[in-house]
Amino acid sequence: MNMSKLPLGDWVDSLVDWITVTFAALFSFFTNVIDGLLNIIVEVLSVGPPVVLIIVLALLVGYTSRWPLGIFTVISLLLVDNLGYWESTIQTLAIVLVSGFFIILLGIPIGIWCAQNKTVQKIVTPILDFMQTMPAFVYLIPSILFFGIGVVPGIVASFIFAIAPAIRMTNLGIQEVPKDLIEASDAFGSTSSQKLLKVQLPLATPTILAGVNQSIMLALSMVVTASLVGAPGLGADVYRAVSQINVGQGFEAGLSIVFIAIILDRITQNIRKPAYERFVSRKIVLSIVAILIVVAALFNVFTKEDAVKGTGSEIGAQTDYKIIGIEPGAGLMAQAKNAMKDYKLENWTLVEGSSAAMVAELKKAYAKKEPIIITGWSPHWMFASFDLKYLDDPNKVFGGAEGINTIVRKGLKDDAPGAYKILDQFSWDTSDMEKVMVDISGGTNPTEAAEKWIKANTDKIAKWTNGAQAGKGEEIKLVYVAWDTEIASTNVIAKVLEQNGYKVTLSQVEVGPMFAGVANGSVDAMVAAWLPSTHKDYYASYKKDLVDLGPNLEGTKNGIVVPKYVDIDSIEDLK
Ligand code: PBE
Repeated sequence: MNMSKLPLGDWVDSLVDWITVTFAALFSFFTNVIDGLLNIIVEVLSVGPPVVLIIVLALLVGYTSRWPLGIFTVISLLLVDNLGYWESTIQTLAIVLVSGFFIILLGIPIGIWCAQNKTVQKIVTPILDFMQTMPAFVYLIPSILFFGIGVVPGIVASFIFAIAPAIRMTNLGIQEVPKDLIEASDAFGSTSSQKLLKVQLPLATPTILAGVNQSIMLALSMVVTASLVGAPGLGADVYRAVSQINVGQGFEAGLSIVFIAIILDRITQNIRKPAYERFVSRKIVLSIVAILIVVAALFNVFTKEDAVKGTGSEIGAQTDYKIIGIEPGAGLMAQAKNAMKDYKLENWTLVEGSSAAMVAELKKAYAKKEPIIITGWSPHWMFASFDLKYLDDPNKVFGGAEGINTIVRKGLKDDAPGAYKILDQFSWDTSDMEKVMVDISGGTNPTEAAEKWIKANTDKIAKWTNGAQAGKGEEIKLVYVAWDTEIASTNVIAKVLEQNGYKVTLSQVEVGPMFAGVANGSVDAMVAAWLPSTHKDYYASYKKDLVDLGPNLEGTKNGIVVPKYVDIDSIEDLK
């Protein structure tokens, strides 16, 4: 049967576009609220030196879950601080607390409503199933469009992913209240709100809290995912470690997440029946915590003056001192960090995320003619779609023009001489690559865009395949990073290899794993090594296990990019 594909994805795209435009004001309101709340929490948590918070948390954990766990809290958090993950930990805690706050705020009432109204329950249950099983990554995509890059889309995605248990367990807890108790309270003539507040909720509390506990754990499990769209904290540390294959850092940051999980889990699990309730009542402890929070917040308000960012530039104030970056492992990011040091941009932050998120943010700002600063590179279709300019780099931190090399594993020449030859002869211009990129950005899928370019450039292909013996269905594994440039080149060379008798598989990974994969021979080749400067660190660490076939393209450039309507010309103007 030959039925054309349902344009479901297109419909969702249009819907999301429509929502983005129509509710722009509402979204920016939410963004400000969530961001504001998060900042307050971060400030409150970091009001004193780390020990202060460590002691408070240890006392709280000890009180709810006995002293050994209190001691564990002290030791584990001191370790986290010692390893240098304190700031990230605060960020992560704040993210989880904000998600948790909204989960409780909405989850419990919705759960109650479900328990009281069968129709509502029938509608909500499948929605919850959907929310829980849809891969959490998927929520990030519209979240970026609605809320921009940074911590807010991460919190929103965590919230959607994590709210289900709170709703379900509230519903369950209330429904499980024994019928005879309900009947008794009806018999005494209590109103439904009396029944709810005096009978149902108190009896359902253990179940409800179990749900909240699960929701908070789920929210914590989202922090790594959230870092893909720029949420800071331990998740970002883990993501960075993956993208640079830094085993040690990955372990340290991961361990810190485990500690936070244990601490949050014990507090939320035991807060209803604290271990030492007979010594100090729960009311007193909760009041002390509340007072501490208020004191910390007030303290903050009074000391805030000095925290205002430097003297500051105008453009800094307009962009919140943010440079929108891409994948943390990208060479461009290392260069941007060097540039920030070199040009003394101390009060600026480089937001880590992904190339796709960066472009989404650029699109959004561009549509509203708002100032935005990004890390950019060419060739890239964004220069064709938007009026952009590179900021001058008088100190030459971003290096000059360079090229993209093809690199293959040792032994490929003997195992698949034909493929090796094609890869070796693969070479094109920036204008070729741009054509493919523009098609892809316009919605053509990468394979088709590659085919189209190949059909139109048979002379070039003839040169690449000249003298190469045809394959007999051998498998060639190509590896790449989802940068627009590499999506284009990798798909083109993959198609050419396929047309010459090879079975090609593509794997998309982070930059560190890309180099490591070719070096350890688990994949055959990549056409994505930006040299001599961008990837020099990766190249240096894996060089001895790689076969470098030289550039397949020359004349690339990296730098800090702004739309032309932004009134600065040099990185120095950011100061
Ligand atoms: N980039 C830009 C790669 C190479 C230059 C994103 C395509 C990187 O920064 O690692």
